[in-house]
Amino acid sequence: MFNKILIANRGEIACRVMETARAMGVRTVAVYSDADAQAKHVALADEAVHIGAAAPAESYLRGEVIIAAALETGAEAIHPGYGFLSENPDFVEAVEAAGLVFIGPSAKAIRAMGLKDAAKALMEEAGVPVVPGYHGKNQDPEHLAGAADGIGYPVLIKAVAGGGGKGMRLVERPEDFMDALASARGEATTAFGNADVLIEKYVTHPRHVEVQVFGDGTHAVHLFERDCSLQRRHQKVIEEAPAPGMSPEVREAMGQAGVRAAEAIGYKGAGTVEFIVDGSDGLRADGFWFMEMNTRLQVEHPVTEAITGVDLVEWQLRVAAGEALPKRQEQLGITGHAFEARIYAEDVPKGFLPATGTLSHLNFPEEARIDSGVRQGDSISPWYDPMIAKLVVHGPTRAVALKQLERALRHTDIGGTVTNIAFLSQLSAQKDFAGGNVDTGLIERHLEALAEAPVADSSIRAFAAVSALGLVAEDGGPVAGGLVLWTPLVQSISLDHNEARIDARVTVLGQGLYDVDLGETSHRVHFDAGTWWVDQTKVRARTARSGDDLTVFWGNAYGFHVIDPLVREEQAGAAGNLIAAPMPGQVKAVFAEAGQEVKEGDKLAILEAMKMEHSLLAARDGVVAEVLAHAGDQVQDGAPLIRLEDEADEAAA
Ligand code: MV4
Repeated sequence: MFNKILIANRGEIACRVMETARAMGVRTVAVYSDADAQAKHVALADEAVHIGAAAPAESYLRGEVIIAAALETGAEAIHPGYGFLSENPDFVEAVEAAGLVFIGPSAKAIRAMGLKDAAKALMEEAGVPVVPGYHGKNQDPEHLAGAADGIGYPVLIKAVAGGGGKGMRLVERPEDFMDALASARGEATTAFGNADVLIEKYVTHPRHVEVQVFGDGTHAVHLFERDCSLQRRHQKVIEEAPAPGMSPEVREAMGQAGVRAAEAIGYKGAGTVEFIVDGSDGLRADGFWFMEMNTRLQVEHPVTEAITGVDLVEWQLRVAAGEALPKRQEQLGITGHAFEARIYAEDVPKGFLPATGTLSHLNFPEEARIDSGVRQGDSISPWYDPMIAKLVVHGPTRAVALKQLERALRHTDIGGTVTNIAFLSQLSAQKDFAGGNVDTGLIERHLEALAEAPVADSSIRAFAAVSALGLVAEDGGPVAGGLVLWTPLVQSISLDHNEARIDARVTVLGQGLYDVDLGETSHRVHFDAGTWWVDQTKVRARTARSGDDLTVFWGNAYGFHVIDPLVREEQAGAAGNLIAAPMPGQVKAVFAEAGQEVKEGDKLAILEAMKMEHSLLAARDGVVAEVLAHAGDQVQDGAPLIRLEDEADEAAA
């Protein structure tokens, strides 16, 4: 086994690889960019080498610099993770030329799968089913159109260098073929510098089922399948293993096809053979076709680990170090069912817009496996993929695992950025998905309902109001001495939620006992028997406050913005003579004295309330008539602090 390896990656996959390496007694070297100096993967490693600026092209894609870092630190091998340099055959050759081990397949195996037409021809030869179509060298448009007629419409035009749906066009009718071809070629040229295409029969109701394979360079085994049909714009959202509706016969056929694919290219290490399946009438042994092979460890590998009990990274290190495959095919089996949900910092209602932010709050349920490259307090930077974590559950049956997924999502609290958790929760409760009727169009068909922002009901709003007033203590109980002298019996608070205003009047009936009037409804919020209640419902919520932002985690993360009472006063046009305390608190400083001229916006006093400092500003130009409060005073909501001279008097003076 290696003594030391370098991980040429960042984020969750770098952390994932390091955890197994550490468990195997292998020392680890991290590499990091300017943006990642404080990152979790750097903290986890035994050593770390800075490799450049934040942009991937200036750090994580600099093969030569990474190889130099490995040589310098005495690492014997490089683990590429996924993305970045993981499927770059030139990098593999450079690593080997430097006398290091690349933990993955040979450059030759990667190249064999790099272009779709050559890969298809190779697979056909190896006896792996491929989608009927034309993948020859003749790129003459008339010839391709003729091939499409022969295949039968609808057909799919695919760029041979393509990936992720780029350079792909669905053509329903012969008369549309030439335009679609020109457009696919144009896109392929721009994206890949290669205009070549292939033509395929279009598989309706496609499902994406992939087989995990593992090779030693000669022989391969498979670790069964994963279903990754729940995608949006070619981004996987929830993956599972095994595939719903899979039979032993189809599994055997697919697994064998995966093994043939891997052995045909002398595959070494972890790889995935992707199949497209016609899901319109169940899975059939003659109803799956090779799509492409991913020559790396994939994001969704944990679901396979969950059902097989295999640590795929351990296998990667062992095989790369020259050991035999740890298990034979007949020693591998499936236990239970697993799901993985990808938690992203993204604004789903705004079209899945990637988001950034500092993770002020990061709390995961104990019962799930969490693969994450960030910790509480870390930032999601705009430089890299905004994935926060992969949440993986494993249960005895699909139904149980799905319930575990729903529960784990409900108990994941992330504050400081918007996330797709509500979307994942709604998806995990979706009927077709729950029934195992998955296909690649499911998300798009139900997008409107799935992407809706969750709206807090009045119980959640009432609890948010009490929390926003600072009446919920750090430890989750009611604030101690909730009836201190200066606390008024009725307090108002305004919150923005989901682009609407909530005005609440909270009446203090006793410590930990409040009546919350929301206008249309009112609720009794109380603390009893060690927990908060809204009326008769137990509050299963956590709250996180960061400045004026309040997040209430109650099944979903509901975001509230606390409207500063001072701003509220200004909005009400209160520009009279008195500058009053907008809320109860302690006067920290007064910057005005009688006779002083002030301008609108001048800071006249600071009030500390609800653990925050509030600046009290002059609402208009004027002259200070009287200072009514002094630093250190406890004041009530509405207490006059500074009085200005009447405008009429000033004009007269
Ligand atoms: C297909 C197909 C239907 N018929 N090929 C999309 C990306 C690329 N990897 C292959 N893709 C597809 N190829 C034939 N002959 C439908 C898709 C497809 C798809 C495949 C897997 C997962 C999600 C998808 C979403 C849209 C289309």
